[in-house]
Amino acid sequence: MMTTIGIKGMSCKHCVQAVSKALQDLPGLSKVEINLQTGTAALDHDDSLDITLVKDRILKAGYEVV
Ligand SMILES: [Cu+2]
Repeated sequence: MMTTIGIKGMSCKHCVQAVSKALQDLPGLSKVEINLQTGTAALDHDDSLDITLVKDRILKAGYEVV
């Protein structure tokens, strides 16, 4: 399934990479597509993904989930 979340604070390609890296290897997450212009991340995942963990990782990377 696909879930789109908003991420605040991304300003360049480096930020996109940082967020991608923060989310990589999360259980249940198969693909992340980050759109810098809209400030969103499209997550392709299954039921085992814990969305709380996603938010936690993004926060720790220095960005805000909106
Ligand atoms: Cu940046």
